[in-house]
Amino acid sequence: MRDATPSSPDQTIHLSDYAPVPVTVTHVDMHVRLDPRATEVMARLTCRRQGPGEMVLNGEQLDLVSLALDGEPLAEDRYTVTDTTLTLHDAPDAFLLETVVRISPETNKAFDGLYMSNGMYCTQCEAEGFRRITWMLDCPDVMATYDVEIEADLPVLLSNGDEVAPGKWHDPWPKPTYLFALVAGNLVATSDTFTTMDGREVALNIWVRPGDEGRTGYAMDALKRSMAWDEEVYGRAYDLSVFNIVAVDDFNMGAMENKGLNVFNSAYVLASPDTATDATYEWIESVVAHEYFHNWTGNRITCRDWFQLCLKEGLTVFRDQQFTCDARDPAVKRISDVLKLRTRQFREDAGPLAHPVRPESFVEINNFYTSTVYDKGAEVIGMLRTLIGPDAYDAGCQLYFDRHDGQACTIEDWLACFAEVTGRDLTQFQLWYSQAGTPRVTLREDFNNGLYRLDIRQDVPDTPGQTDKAPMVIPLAWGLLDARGKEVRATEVFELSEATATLEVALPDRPVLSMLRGFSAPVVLDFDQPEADRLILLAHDSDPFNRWEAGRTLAKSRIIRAVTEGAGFDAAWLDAVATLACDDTADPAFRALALGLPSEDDLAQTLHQMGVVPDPDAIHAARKAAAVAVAGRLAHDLPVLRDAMHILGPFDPKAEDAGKRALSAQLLKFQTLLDDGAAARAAYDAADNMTDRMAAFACLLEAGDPSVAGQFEADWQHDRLVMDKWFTAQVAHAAPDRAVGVATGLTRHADFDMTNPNRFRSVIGGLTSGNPAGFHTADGSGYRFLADWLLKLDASNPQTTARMSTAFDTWRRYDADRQGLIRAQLERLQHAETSRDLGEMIDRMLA
Ligand code: B3K
Ligand code: ZN
Repeated sequence: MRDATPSSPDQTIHLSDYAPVPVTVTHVDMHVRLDPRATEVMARLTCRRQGPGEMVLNGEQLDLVSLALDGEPLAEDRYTVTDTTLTLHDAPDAFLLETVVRISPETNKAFDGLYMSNGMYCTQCEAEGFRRITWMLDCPDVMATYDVEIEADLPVLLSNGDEVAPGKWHDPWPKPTYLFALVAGNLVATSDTFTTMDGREVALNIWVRPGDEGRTGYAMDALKRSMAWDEEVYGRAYDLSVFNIVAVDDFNMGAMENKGLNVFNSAYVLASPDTATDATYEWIESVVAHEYFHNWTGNRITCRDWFQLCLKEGLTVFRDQQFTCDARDPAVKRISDVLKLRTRQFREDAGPLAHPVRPESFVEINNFYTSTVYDKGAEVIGMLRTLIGPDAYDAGCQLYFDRHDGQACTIEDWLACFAEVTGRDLTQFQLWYSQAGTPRVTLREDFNNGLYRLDIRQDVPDTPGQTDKAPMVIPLAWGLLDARGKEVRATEVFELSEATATLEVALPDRPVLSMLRGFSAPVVLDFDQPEADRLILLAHDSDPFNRWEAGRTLAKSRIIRAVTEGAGFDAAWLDAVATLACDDTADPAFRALALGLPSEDDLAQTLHQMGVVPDPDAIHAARKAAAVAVAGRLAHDLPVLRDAMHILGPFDPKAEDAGKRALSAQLLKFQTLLDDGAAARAAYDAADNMTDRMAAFACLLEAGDPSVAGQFEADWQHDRLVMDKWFTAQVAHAAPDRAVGVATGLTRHADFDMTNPNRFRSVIGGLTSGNPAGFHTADGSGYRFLADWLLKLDASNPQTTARMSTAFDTWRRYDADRQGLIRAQLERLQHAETSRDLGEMIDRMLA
């Protein structure tokens, strides 16, 4: 049992308690002498008083060697040191504080602070890793310039800013500690240059382990395109002489935007046609862009405190989404983003972990890098832009950049810029930041005597700690079609700001409503729209998102009826699906998305909303039956359709080709249901790129081919990133009753290394996210498997375990037996000695 429960009041940090530090740091001079077990960090902090009170520095796992103030060793009665704080009792108004500490990067398997990965030194400081490197005010509103000198017998020594001499770096831009970075190792660079709009040449380097140089081309291309895009669209140029990216194998997340020295999980930067899928290329493009865009939204203007995390993350996700929309098909991008939002954020918003986009309290900030902060945070920016229009949005952004450059800001600062340029009161809009839960918008329509009437109601559900919520401002983009599918009313935005509202339109004939075009707000629509109308929208809506949405709703209702009533699949639906599959005027990427059936978790979420207890096995079976029905309907078309997607010439990751491969892969899934994997076997043998190979591999695993896993392994066991895919695919595509056994077997594989976060996620996440029916297997073995591995990893890597524990967050959806089994595992975790990170998550899920 832990000494204190993480949610005990003394450990909870509240937004309302924010206060600026009494003494701040304006410059940091660091000398780092690297050694695996005894790295010495000498830090000289230039400190300045800005209010009354003691200076309390943060530190963790630091071995304090010496401490001096203005060059004199500090007498023992002038300071107090605990495990996590160093308090100066009578700090003067301006002074230099010098500390020397020793740390052990080699034994740091939390990958937080300074650590080692395959012989290279690397840092991760967001959110509070800097305190594991040296004593410092480790909070985002303390912004300092840095001089860093690195001493090590290694060829490449990197830090933030500009290199002034070998191993010596100067960062002229004041930054918070979380953006500090240091990298040292035997690395090689792919280099290029970019000339900014004001004519400065910037050196660009992507640093990798020797042997990986051939896989950096796409990331470099994405970086250059991102730099140009931010100049063109937001008027923001890069501000140092060099921009470095480093690929590292051990990393808890995707990448990190440290000033001038981005550190990337190698899975999000390395790509070659042979080893990366189209999905990987797309991630790389968007993550490179995201981290680069942080240079302005996050780095130049940062967060006052961690409660304002969405100020940089929501905005930067929105900006990377805009970038991808400009680089690829915007409708396909929007559909993919909404799928992700519903899978991750709606799920989070509907369960015990629900929290506002700007949380009001936390125990461990790393637990709040959530889909709500990131993805709903991005939706909020998108709604703001929809409500005020693109020109006012641009003007507000420019005002924000001009006014707040070099500052640590709040959501209020951000919104004030838009209120000022528009003259609009954004008080009600700000509820999107403070009220958790996905609003439900209920529609009732009526047509009588030439008048179309739509009654609209909004409800914001209760969430942990929040009830009786006020109505939000919801931008509803809508249009009308006639019975032949012709648009009779082009898109308009209706601002729903009251609990109820009515929309009336005079028309000669009853129209077909196309509501929430482009998914204009992150809400659940409750609308019993006639099936005939949905079929018209599927065939004709000018809004591609709603075309897709109509198809998805039709598919979902069939699968739900198959689960609840054992219903079969009707010809009208199957014909509509076939028409879409064969519509060669539609973009293949769009058709691939439209043919994809709702995920098992999405179906479980919908059933739960309907008040039905979801049965994971029945959902799995019904979804498969739907796929078999579609496959049967398409049987004659499949070979021709797949042939039409054949690409001549070498692999190119461009969106157009990726769309063809995506459609081909979707069609191969259907084909596999008809021929037991014969076509997939041929596709696997013929594949000349990893996208096609993985697609065929997945189909063969689904078909139960016993030899394919061994063949794949023999071909790719030398490649860590490819093998991550191999581990995941076997678990995700195992039959549900075998999935836990497959996952357990893979944890005994010689190449399974629990301490590598990518590998841990590939197997444990392969089960929890990739195979819901397997995870929820009725005997509870999936739950036990997850809890066992969380306990094993938690002692060394709390961030990764806390994140993986969210697989349990839907537990109250399920039947009494499953609930009992999950609760038993949650209680087992609660009573074990776990980290503050995991402890907080478990407490919240059980609350
Ligand atoms: N800002 C980092 C995430 C840091 C996570 C810390 N637990 C990456 C990003 O959002 O760009
Ligand atoms: Zn980010």
